[in-house]
Amino acid sequence: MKSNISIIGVPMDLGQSRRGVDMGPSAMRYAGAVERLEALGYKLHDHGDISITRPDKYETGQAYKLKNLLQVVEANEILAMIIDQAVEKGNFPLVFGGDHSIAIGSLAGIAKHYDQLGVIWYDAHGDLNTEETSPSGNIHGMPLAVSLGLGHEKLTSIAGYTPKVKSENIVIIGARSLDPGEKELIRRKGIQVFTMHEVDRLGMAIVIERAISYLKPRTDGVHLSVDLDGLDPSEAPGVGTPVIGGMTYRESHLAMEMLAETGMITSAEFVEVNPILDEKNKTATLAVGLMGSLFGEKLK
Ligand code: B3U
Ligand code: MN
Ligand code: MN
Repeated sequence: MKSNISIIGVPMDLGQSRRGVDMGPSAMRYAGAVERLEALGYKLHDHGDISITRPDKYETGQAYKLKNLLQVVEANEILAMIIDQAVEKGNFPLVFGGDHSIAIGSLAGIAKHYDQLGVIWYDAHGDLNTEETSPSGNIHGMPLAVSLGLGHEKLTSIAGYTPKVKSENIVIIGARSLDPGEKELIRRKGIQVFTMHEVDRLGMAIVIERAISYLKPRTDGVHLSVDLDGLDPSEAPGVGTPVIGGMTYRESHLAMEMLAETGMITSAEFVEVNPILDEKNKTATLAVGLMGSLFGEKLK
């Protein structure tokens, strides 16, 4: 792991309809993220939170195919620029969400620095919808598709190039709520998915081993995108779209620790923490604990 970490907060909740996930960065800072990583000997560069333009009126109804598109695009363009500079400096970018639509900007800023960027998507969902297949019009259900170059041009062209990642460099872990269009895309592109079925059947250790041995020979960097709704809602209640039957606290720590051992993760984000729906900052605290494991707490 690099010794310098750039933290960027993205207090944005416009990629979906439940307010509150904009407070995720504060909640994770409050839960001691910076101190936790500093205690492990990293040098932290906290860029603070980027400023988000509020729409005059939130687009929340079913009628919208791409809710709050312009504001989501603006925030992601800014995020991509900041991340681009962080990577340029040789720092490890660590992004605090915000809803998962911010992965569009993270990947846009990171991917131009790699020939074969890998992505591990730790999530209950595939986030592979486009405006045609989305049941909700929520852009947080689209970032992986957008990064593959699929979807609205304003989203796919963020940072001035497309696509950001290749379908063969993606591994999804923990999926248990996939829409028909997402399943079709997964089949068509041959995307590697370890659903909860595989997590249950193989165990997390083997799932992560397989993910590592799949990605290692084909990638030159790996972005880890952790959606807290990948975990079971009993352990991560503070998320906007909880899905029963998720990964446990222990499985998730094991996953982070195994990834830490490989040293192959080159950037990460923790998203969808919603303090309004949380219980005494439990989900943000869990996220910060996972960061500790990802950055090698066990090894130090
Ligand atoms: N697949 C659904 C639901 C969803 C996706 N991501 C979250 N929820 N968090 C959609 O709206 O695209
Ligand atoms: Mn997600
Ligand atoms: Mn999700």
